[in-house]
Amino acid sequence: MRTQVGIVGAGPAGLMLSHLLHRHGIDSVVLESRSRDHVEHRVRAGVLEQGSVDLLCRTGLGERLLREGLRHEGIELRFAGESHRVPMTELTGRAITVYGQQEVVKDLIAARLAAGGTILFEADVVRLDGLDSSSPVVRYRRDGREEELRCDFVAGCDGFHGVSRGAVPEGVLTSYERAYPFAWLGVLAAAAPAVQELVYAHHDRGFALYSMRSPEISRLYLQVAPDEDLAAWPDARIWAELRARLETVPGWSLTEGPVLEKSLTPMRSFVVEPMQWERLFLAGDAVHIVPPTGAKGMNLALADVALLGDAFAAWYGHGRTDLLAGYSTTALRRVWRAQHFSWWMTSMLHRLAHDDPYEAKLQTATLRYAATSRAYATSLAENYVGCPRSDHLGPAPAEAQPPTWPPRDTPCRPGAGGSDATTTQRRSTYS
Ligand code: FAS
Ligand code: PHB
Repeated sequence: MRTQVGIVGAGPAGLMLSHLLHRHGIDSVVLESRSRDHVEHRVRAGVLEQGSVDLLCRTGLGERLLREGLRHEGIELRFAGESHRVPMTELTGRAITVYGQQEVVKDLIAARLAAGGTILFEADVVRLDGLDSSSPVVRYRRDGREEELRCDFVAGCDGFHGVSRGAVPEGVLTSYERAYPFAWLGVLAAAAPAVQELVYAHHDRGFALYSMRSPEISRLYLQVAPDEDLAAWPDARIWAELRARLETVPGWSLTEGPVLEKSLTPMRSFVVEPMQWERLFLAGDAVHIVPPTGAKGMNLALADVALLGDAFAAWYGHGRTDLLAGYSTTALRRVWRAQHFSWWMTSMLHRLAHDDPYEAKLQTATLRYAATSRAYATSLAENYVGCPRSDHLGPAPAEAQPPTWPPRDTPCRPGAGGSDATTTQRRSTYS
């Protein structure tokens, strides 16, 4: 089989890239080791940044998202018996949308198949060859047979445990990593959320997060030990611990219900540089991982392939090499912004050491500053809703100029920079 871009992995990164390439008239084949049913029901991320919502909408995938997604304009910080709302839209003009990753995946798969796209499920990629040639080969196993896909380029979108990153020769990649002394126990429950917006709770017993998927489905997380045994957490114990950490505000209580799914997610920060080698381009979890405290994982994956889609369009449509050559450099600016924010949120909210009261005091001071300072809350908000894509993608390929030097560094805030920037003065929580 032959195509222009061979894509390894049918997660948000691989599927979105295939969708974007199709819109530019570029052929691709997506190879996915698991079944369609598995990838469409894998419960993972839940929050879409404004930029991700804009990307999905402007590429024809907004209909169900705007109908079923829950637009949120703020989040709540809960600590030391206090509860503070961060009015993100008031501070930034942008919002988030709660829409499960599996819904994004379903929409992307449906769109690709409706457009005649090729997604080979249960096709396990075993090796990438000829990446330094003009015709790389993706070797995969399917239905008990060894198969191969020849292509012009390979996009490694196969997640942290995929094979693409390992196809880069020794000595080329530099890894940056941080492991955290805890994991997240996540539950999906048939229980109407007892909150309107996400609640991030700092507590002596450990972090807790109250999220949701719909008016009927709650998504909740608990900080647990890194080697926690899920079998030691029957539903009753989960609910008791969630109540202990979240019911710290007078007169409020959470809503329990049947647990539909529970899982453990290890916490790590991870980046490899560069995100490309010869004809291989890495995107999403294949090349970076963030602790989910900042709700960045899926959004970063989508941001990577938005860049990559433009770069391939500039190459195939205009013979331009600069966006492909500059992919890693450009993508890494957003990656490291998200790495820092995810680390900062994680460090501020989790119980990091059991016998360090000084650290807990620092965390409370930081949380109170974020809850009372407009400047600090704006910094949290603009990172959480996501930096405007325009800061990172540049204009569409047709009008794009070769990268300027030194790179234009624009403050990550809508309307910043231009002399005609207007801000609307409204009564502020911080007045
Ligand atoms: P993905 O891992 O989603 O997709 C990679 C795909 O490649 C998979 O379908 C895999 O089956 C396939 N693949 C792997 N090896 C292959 C091979 N050899 N051949 C063919 N296919 C192969 N982020 C958040 O923001 N919030 C969260 O709450 C959150 N929770 C998470 C929970 C878990 C358990 C995990 C693992 C991640 C979580 N994340 C969360 C991060 C997650 O959302 C990722 O950022 C997102 O899935 C990244 O998308 P992709 O890069 O497409 O990688
Ligand atoms: C989720 O709803 O799954 C979710 C929300 C916010 C996070 C992480 C996960 O920071």
